[in-house]
Amino acid sequence: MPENARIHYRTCNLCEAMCGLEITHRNGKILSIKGDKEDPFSKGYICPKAVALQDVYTDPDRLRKPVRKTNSGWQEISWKKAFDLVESGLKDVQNKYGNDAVAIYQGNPSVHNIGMMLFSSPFFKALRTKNRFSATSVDQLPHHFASQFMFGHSFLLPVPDINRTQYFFVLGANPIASNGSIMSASGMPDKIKALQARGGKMVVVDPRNTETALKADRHIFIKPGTDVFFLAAILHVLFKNGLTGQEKFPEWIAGKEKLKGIFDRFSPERVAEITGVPAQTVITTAKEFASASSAVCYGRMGVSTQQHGTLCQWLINLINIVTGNFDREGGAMFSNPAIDVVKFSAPNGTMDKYNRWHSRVRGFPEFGGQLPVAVLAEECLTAGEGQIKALVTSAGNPVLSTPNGRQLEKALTTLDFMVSIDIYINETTRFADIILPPATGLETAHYDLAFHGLAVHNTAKYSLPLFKPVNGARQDWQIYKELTRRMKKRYSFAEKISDLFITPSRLLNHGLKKGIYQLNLRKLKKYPHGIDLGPLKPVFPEALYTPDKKLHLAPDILLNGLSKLSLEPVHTGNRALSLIGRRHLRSNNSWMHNSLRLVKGPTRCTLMINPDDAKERNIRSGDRVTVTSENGKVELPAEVTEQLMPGVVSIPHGWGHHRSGMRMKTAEANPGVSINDLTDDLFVDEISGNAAFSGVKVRVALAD
Ligand SMILES: Nc1nc2c(c(=O)[nH]1)N[C@H]1C(S)=C(S)[C@@H](COP(=O)(O)OP(=O)(O)OC[C@H]3O[C@@H](n4cnc5c(=O)[nH]c(N)nc54)[C@H](O)[C@@H]3O)O[C@H]1N2
Ligand SMILES: Nc1nc2c(c(=O)[nH]1)N[C@H]1C(S)=C(S)[C@@H](COP(=O)(O)OP(=O)(O)OC[C@H]3O[C@@H](n4cnc5c(=O)[nH]c(N)nc54)[C@H](O)[C@@H]3O)O[C@H]1N2
Ligand code: SF4
Ligand SMILES: [Mo]
Repeated sequence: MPENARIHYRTCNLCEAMCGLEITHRNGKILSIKGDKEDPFSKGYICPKAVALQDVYTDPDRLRKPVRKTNSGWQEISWKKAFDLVESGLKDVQNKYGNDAVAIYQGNPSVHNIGMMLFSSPFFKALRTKNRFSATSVDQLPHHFASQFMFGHSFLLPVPDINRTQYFFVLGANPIASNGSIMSASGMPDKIKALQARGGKMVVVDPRNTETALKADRHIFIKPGTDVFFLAAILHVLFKNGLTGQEKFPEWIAGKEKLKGIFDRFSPERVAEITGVPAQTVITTAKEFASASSAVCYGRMGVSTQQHGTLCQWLINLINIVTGNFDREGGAMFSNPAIDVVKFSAPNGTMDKYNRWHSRVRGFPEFGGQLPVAVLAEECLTAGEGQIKALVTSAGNPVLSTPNGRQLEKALTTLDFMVSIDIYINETTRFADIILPPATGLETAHYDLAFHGLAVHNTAKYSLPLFKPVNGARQDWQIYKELTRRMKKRYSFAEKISDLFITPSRLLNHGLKKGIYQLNLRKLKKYPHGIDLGPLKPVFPEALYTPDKKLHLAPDILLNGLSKLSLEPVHTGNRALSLIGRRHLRSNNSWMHNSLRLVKGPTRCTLMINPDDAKERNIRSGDRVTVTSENGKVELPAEVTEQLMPGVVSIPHGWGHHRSGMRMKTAEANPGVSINDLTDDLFVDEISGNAAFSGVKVRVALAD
C-alpha cells in the first residue's frame, strides 16, 4: 500500500448489486477503488461504475451550493435564503390553488440512500398533495401490484434463489449488464457459471440476444410486449399436462378453483403468431421447468414496462407457485433482512392502500399513495381545478426517464414554481427556480434498507462516510427535514422536540434492534465488510399480509385483465418496427455520463437494427438514421447486428444531453438521443398505469 494511504470499506450505492468496495485514499484523494474480497455478499466483484464514484465526488460541474435561476443565469445563494425561497414558493402555490397544486417526483437514487428513504415521507405528508409520482411507475410498479393483490403487501417481492436453483428462466432482464434488479446479486457472471457447473440451466426470453442471453443454454426471441401470451401458454401446457402440484397445495393457498380453464384458450399453437415463439419451444420449456429439481421464473424491466406488465408479473408468480417452486430453496423466495421494511411500513399487518383517489385527467387510481408518472405532464398542461402548478423533483430526471419527455419539458415551462433536490443542472433540473444540492455518494453513510430486502443472500452492512461534506453541504435527509419543518401545516411542541433527535443512524439502530437478528448499529460498525446472515429461508404463510392470511392465486382485478386479452394479432402497419430499450454496463440511467472515465470508448447510444431490416432500408453500420414515432423524431448512428430480432430496434435510455441550459460538460460533448422523445405517455399498462416502453411503433430511415 502507498505510504500514508488508508483504506475505507463501503458498499457501492449506484445499483442494486450492493458490491463491497475497498477504497485506498490519501489526504482527501482517492488512489484506487477495488472490489472488497472480504465482503460476504459480493466477494470482490465490482463493475466499472464503482470506479467512477470518485468522478462524481470531484466533478467540477456538480453543485455544491444552492442555486437560484435569475435572468442573468444561475446564482449561488445561501442555504437559509434557498430554504426561505422554497418555502414561500410552495406555500404561495398551495395558498392560491390548493394543496394538490404542488406535485412531487422522486427518482431512482432515492432508494439507494437511507436518509432520503426515511426522511422524504414526512415531507410528502406535510405537503398533503395527491399528486405524488416516482420512478416506480416507469419501472417495477407491476411487481408491487401483483404482490399487493396476491400476498397482501406491495413490498413482499419474490427474488430468485439464484445460488441454489437448477433452472433459471429469465424474461426481460439482462443482469450481465444491469447486475440484477429485484434480485440483488453481485457477481452475476460467476453465479450463472456456478448454476451451469452444477448441472443447472438458464433460459432467456428477450427480443435481443443480450449479454445474458449469450450465456444461456437457450435463448428465445419474442416479439416485444407479447410476453403475457407466452406466459399464459406456459401455464396452458403446465395445466394441460398435469404438471402442477395443485392437489398438494397447502391450505393457505386460496383460489385454485378460479384458475380452472382460464388458460385453455392460450395454447402454444394459438399464440405462436402473436409472440413469434414456436409452439414446440413453449412446450419444451414448460416441461423442463416442471421437471427440474428446482426452478424459478424471473421477469424484470422488459416484462414490467409493457402494455400487460402487471399480468406478466402475476403469471410469473403463478408459474412458480403452481409448480411448487415458491418460497422454497432454489425457487422464488423472500429475503430475511436485518431490518424488515415490510413490517415497518405495515406494523399492524394491514394491506397497502389502493384506489383512494384518481388522477384528474385520465382517472388512474392511486397505488400506495402515488399516481403513475405517465400522467404528470397532462396534469400540468390541462387547465382546471386541481391543475399542477408547482413541482418538487428529487434525485430524478423525468425529462429523460419518463415517456414523451418532450411533452413533459413543455409542461415544466408552464409551472409557477419548481424546486429540485439534485447534484446537477441537467435536462430536468434546469427548469427549476431553485436547486438544493445534497452531499452524495462518498460523503454519505450507507445502509441498503431496500436492497438487503431483495437480496439473494442475507447480509447486513453499514458504511460510514469516506469524506466530510465540504463547505457545510447538507445531506438529503437534512434538506428534507428542514423542508418538512417549514411546510408542516401543524407542528406540535412534542414533534419539535422529537425532531431534534431523529437522525438516520438513530432510526437505523432502532430498526436493527427490532429485527430478527437483534443487531444494533454499534455491532454492525464492527464488521466493515458486512455480516453474513445466511441463505434465504422460507417465510410463508407467516409473512402473508392479506386480511385472511392466505395467498390469493387469482385476484379478481388480474383475472378480469386476463379475460379481456384479445388473441387477434395486432397489425402494425407497413414497415413499422418495434422499439425496445437497453442498458449498458458503463452507463447508469441518465446521470453518470459526466464521467469521462465511464463514457469513453465506442458510441453506445446507437440504433441497433437487424441486418434484414437494415438492408431493406439501405442502412449500414455507422450510417446516421432517423427514428420517428407518433410523438417525436431522433437522429443517431445505426448499429447493424444479428442480436436484434427482425422487426425490432433498440435504443438505450438515459441519453439526450443536447438540451440547452445544462451544466454537464462531458455529457453534453457526447449527448446521444433520448428514447423517451419517442415513447408515448398514453401507452401504459392498463392495470397499474406503469409506462409501456416495449413495443413502441417507429419508422426508421437513412438520414438525409
Ligand atoms: N425508455 C425507457 N425509459 C426508462 C427506462 C428504460 O429502461 N427505458 N428505465 C426506467 C427506470 S428502471 C428508472 S429507475 C428510471 C430512472 O429515472 P430517474 O429516477 O428519473 O432518473 P435517473 O436517471 O436515475 O437520475 C437520477 C437523478 O438523481 C440525481 N442524483 C444522483 N445522486 C443523488 C443523490 O445522492 N441525491 C440526490 N438528491 N440526487 C442525486 C442525478 O443527478 C439525477 O438527476 O428511468 C426509467 N426510464
Ligand atoms: N449498468 C447499468 N446497470 C443498471 C442500470 C443502468 O442504467 N445501467 N439501471 C438500474 C435500474 S434503475 C434497473 S430498474 C435495473 C433493470 O435491470 P434489468 O431488468 O436487467 O434491465 P435491462 O438491462 O434494461 O433489461 C431488460 C431486458 O428486457 C428486454 N426486453 C425489452 N422488451 C421486452 C419484451 O417485450 N419482452 C421481453 N421478454 N424482453 C424485453 C431488453 O432487450 C433487455 O435485455 O438495472 C439497474 N442496473
Ligand atoms: S454492479 Fe452495481 S453495486 Fe456493483 S460496483 Fe457496479 S454499480 Fe456498484
Ligand atoms: Mo429502475
